[in-house]
Amino acid sequence: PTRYDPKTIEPRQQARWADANAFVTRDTGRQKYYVLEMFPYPSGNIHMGHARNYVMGDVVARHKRAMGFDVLHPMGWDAFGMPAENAAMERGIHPKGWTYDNIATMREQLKLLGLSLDWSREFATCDPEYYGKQQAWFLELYRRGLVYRKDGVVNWDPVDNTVLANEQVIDGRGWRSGALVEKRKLNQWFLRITDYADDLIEGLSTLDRWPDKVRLMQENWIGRSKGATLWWDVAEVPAFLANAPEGQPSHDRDPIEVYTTRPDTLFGASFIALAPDHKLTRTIAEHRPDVADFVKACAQTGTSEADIEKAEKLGVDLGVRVRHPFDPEKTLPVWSANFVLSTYGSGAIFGCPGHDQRDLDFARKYALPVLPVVRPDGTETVEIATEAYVGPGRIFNSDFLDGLSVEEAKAEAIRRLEASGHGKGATIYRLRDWGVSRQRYWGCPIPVIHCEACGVVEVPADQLPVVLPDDVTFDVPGNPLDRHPTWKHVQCPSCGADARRETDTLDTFVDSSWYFARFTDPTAAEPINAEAANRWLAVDQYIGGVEHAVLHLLYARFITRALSDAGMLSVKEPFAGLFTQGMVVHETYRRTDGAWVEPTDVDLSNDAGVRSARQRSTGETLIIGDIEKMSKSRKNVVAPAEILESHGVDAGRLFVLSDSPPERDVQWTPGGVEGASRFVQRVWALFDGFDPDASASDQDAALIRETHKAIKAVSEGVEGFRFNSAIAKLYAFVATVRDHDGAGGAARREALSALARLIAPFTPHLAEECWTRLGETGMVLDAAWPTYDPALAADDDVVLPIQINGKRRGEITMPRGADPKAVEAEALANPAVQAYLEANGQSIRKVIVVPDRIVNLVAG
Ligand code: ANZ
Ligand code: ZN
Repeated sequence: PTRYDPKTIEPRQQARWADANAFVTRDTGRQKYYVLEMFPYPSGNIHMGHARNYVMGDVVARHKRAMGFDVLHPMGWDAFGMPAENAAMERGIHPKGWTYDNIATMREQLKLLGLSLDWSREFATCDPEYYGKQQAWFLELYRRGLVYRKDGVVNWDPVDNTVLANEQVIDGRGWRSGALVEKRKLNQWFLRITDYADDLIEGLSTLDRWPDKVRLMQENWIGRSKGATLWWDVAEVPAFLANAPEGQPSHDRDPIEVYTTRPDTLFGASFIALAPDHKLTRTIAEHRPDVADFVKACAQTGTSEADIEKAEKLGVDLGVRVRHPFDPEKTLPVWSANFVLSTYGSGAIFGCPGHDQRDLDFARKYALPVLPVVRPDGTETVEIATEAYVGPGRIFNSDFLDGLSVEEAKAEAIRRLEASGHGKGATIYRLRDWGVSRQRYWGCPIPVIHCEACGVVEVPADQLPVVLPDDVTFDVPGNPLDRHPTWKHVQCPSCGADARRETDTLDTFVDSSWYFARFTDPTAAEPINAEAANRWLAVDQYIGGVEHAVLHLLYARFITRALSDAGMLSVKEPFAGLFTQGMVVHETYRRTDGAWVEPTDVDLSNDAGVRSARQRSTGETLIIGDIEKMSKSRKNVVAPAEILESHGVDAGRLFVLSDSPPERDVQWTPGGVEGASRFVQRVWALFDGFDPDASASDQDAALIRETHKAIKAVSEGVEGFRFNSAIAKLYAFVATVRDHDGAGGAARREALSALARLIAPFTPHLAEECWTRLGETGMVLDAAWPTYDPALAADDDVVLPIQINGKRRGEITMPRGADPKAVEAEALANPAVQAYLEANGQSIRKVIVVPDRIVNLVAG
């Protein structure tokens, strides 16, 4: 047999696809299928994680094509963002050159993978052609009131000199720089995503092809909370506030607004707590150094919810007292506490230590009263020691709420509050409007002009795109657009006066929130060709990392709704099916001095089960570390290019899919890819040795049955996103075909024809070569997916339960369609049946065999 040489065959097959323009999207009016993998950031190299992601998408695309769908499978680049500017700052390379060079490199690397991508639709988000369309719809949303400006407290990264979105602050530090984030006030652009909060929650229930985990994460992120807003009248203030100058309005006496989800527990309130940066806290801090110190200390600890949850509960009594809304005679102290967030609800709470753990911890620390008001059903009271009671029950110690259930009491409390004007029912959200301003160069310019006379003026449509200037400098921190000598100086489009161009650019998440729609017609004059978008959207299968479970996927769902409401397309949900794939991980190796060592410089040995590692270049013994995500910092990266070079594309494709379920991490091992490579050779040997003229034999029927079983199993594996089990089945089938080497030409042709088509999504180059070897003239790419006869594919054996007097007592395994007499004999001889009869002193009165289903025995 001839050896299969991927090095010559793979480029030849790729050239054949290219010559035939085989991957240009065909729109023939058949059912459509849109497969999309999250487009890459052009960092410079395709890594193994990318490769796995795109190969998965390619398996889906090729399979759907074989199933007769019109398939859309495009690729592009999420090309704006900080790393390009960092390269500019560190190495003096222009962000544009850096980005497009990286794209060129990565495109070549991707093409090596033999992916069935329609490259004719490619674009990068940094193409003026693309971001100009983005500016156009941004202005449309502006006219529709979904874009606005406001002063916001922003997260300021003092190293990157930019504002960060909340999501980009991790444990109080900038996600890229790692610097401690500061709070600053700045005028910012916002997108009104909160208008869609309810709809974004409602829509989740329609996404039945999304992982539950991702849907839950989105729901929690939006964080809808139902409760009440309360107003607490101020009864007493410290002397320094009480003595405010006569006649001057004092906001320090305004009622204090509080948000609660538990108005039923109002009679258990024992204090009010304000966030450290609540307006009233800050006012009092101006007069009281101890309060000022407290506020300062709070600002220095982490600001994330997790940090606050962990920190010890701390507070300070502000010397203010408020009246209870249900009992004006009763007053409560007002504290400031570190566990109250200024950005949630109204930045103030009432504390009910009996029924909230944080409040209880706080009350115990500062000796504040604990007044239980909810008792579990069937009890008279409830003892609170160190644990708050947060369960359901009946209200007590609560005047007119006594005896009501928690839910009834919530409704009644709200009714009373509304009647007296001290509160109202309210729904609030954790989700904030999306701050999209970035003070950076390498992003989409926000297309407005600031005029002293006219205010904010849109850049007229015929002046779009607002293109980034090329001549910018990165020698000093800050926004290069802002210090560019001429770019921002323009005439007002409305009055002609000297005016200033907006120098903020858009968060790159805006770029990725609609690219899937642009792919449906990437050269359309309008941002979205509605007809094309409605033909192809929603994306039927979206594939990407679970790290995008919230932000990217939520923003894309929001923008799709907003553009849909603006009449630009007519779908609401951009991604009907979502799959989140696992990572590619690899063992790590470390020298005793702590330095990481690349796998290529490591010799591994295994001595009686004890593994050890030695550095090849120095001979030193190494420490075998954890299995971690491939990353440059750990030096445990294996580049796809190395594998393609040594084992071929198909073996690499097969390996990244074969070892683990797609949603789980796959560990890279040299042995894994070698196994895949041997499989490729085995498959080829079957085709190469195929003799169409071999005469029929008694192996034929069995081989045909195995073929139909394989078609069934592989089809189910591919459709169910269980690529690893589909591949395992293919391995087994190849062994079966080998074992039936005495089968006749016709039976073997049927088996091999199916095999070539079944492997095509995974190892497409090999499949084409095999297909041709069978004498087929077209491409396997365009061949129909094989179908199976359910009767032939059915399992040969069936398990029949045995019931004695209606109770299951055992089971037997019989060939499908076995003679009922044989089934009866087998059942009666069954040891479990024998044992039962003996133990109960019974004998069989009657036997009923339901063929291939069950055996019923009547004993007595
Ligand atoms: C009184 C109360 C009594 C509460 C009780 C709970 C239990 P979710 O479900 O997350 O919306 N809260 C309100 N605003 C807050 C803020 N800015 N920072 C920290 N906590 C805040 O939680 C709402 C509950 O969290 C509210 O209900 C409030 O405490 C607290 F037995 O009010 B509750
Ligand atoms: Zn003007």
